[in-house]
Amino acid sequence: MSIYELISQESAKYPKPNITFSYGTAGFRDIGTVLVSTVFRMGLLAALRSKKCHGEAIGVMITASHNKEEDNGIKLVDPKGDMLHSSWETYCTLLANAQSEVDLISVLKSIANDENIDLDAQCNVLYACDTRPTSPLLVEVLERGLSLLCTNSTNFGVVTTPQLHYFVLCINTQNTTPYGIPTIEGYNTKIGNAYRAIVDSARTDLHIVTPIFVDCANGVGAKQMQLLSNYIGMKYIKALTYNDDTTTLNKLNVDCGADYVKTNQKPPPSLEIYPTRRCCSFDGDADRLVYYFIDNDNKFKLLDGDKIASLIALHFRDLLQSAGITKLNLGVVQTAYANGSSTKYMRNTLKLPVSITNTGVKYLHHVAQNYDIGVYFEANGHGSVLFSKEATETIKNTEPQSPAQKEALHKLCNFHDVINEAVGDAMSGLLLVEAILLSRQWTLENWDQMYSDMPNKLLKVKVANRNIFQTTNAEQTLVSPDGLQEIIDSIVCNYPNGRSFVRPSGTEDAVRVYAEASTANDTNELAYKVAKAVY
Ligand code: NG1
Ligand code: ZN
Repeated sequence: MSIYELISQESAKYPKPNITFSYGTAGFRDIGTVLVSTVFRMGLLAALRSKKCHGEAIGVMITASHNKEEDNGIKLVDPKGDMLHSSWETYCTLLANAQSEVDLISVLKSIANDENIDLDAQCNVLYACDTRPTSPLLVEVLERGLSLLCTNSTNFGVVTTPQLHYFVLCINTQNTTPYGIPTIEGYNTKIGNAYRAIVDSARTDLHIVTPIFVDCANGVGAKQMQLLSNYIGMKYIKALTYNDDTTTLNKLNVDCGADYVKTNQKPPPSLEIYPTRRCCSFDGDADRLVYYFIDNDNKFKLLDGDKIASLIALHFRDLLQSAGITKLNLGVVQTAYANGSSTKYMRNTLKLPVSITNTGVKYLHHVAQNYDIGVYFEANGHGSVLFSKEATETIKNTEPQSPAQKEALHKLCNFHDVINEAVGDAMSGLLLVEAILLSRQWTLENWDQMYSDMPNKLLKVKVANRNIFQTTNAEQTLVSPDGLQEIIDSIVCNYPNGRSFVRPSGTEDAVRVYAEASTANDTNELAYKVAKAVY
């Protein structure tokens, strides 16, 4: 039997449901059980992608991140540990939507032909999943797909999304400049040792490790954070995990997690919070991180992705200055959802360049590569820092002219190692934030005072067809439906410092409306008026 006949025979066991799938902002997402055919087919596609990339490892992550527990998802990771190249997203969508086995084989043949892929070439696929109840089934089906075309594959089990991205990057750099060791222990050792070194150089004898309460969204981050903080040791970090129940059904992302906190602008009800208690939340697959506390007036204060980016940008700017490095350009990448105050702060106070790009980490990651040190964050807490080759070498090879410069260079090296450059990572982000706060001797209140957020509102509007909403200008201006942008502009101009934009979601069947204005009342009014214009 030919390979295509074998694929056809096996695929018939996983019939495609009557649904149109689309490889969106973060891969395919749907009710877990509905994704069986898609996952089988992605096993085939991951093998093809690896063969196309000369046998370099490709990652496959089964997760639906912050979405509800019955959902699941699948996304592919490219050889550098980043998101799948956009040119292949079309192949994913085509393959997932092939109606019959005949169509499936024809799509496979055309991919192999267009991309000049030798089906017998070597390949390597690494895969993992989060804690969702449908994950074991989907992993099994993925393995069926892989078994047909893939010569080499490894199951990394239940790990966070950023850990899988890290493993892919490690394996593909093994024979050049190894990024790290592709195991959980290797991950913990790399980022944990770098964190300990920063703490050692920053703290005084009087320093007390203040606990950080970590809401793990009842997801995969719970166990992994416990392993990481055990490795680092109580002398260096007191990370107290809660919402860490991954065995009871219907708990994942329910009334907890980074998305809950950011969307509702309040702490998870399960957390006892009082002034001085330091808290943060991960999302269900631990690639998002937000911090928060309540002040002495019992007011909830959120330190979201924008504030994390601002903190990192400030600290790296200072470290570069102390290290006497002037030739590296440090910049920040945000999306239109970034709070206007954060952009202003980084441009006007820190005097750093800020680029605004489309929603979705793949866009931010890409633009961040234009800087020597590129800090990128979505407001929801997903982000990382990228270092160019030039930056890495300059930090390593600069000859210090003073003890202070030597210390700054040493710190830069360790900060570099704490960061997971493959993708946004809640655990690595937590260590980075903790290390910066400790270095600056800052409390969460000090950090919060960098700037005050503009009042803001995010609404989700159900529309008959979200595909008619098309945008330009980093998604801030609508080009379709005709005339709608003019209506929005005429509403916005009535509000001092008003800003509002509309775009279709890439992960949900809805249109999102964002608004910002000088007062909370104005912001609400503006958001609802724009939403009404959309509806
Ligand atoms: P969509 O649904 O395209 O707005 C959401 C988030 C993104 C990103 C993706 C992937 C907002 C407004 N949008 O995308 O930032 O994180 O999910 O998870 O937060
Ligand atoms: Zn996530």
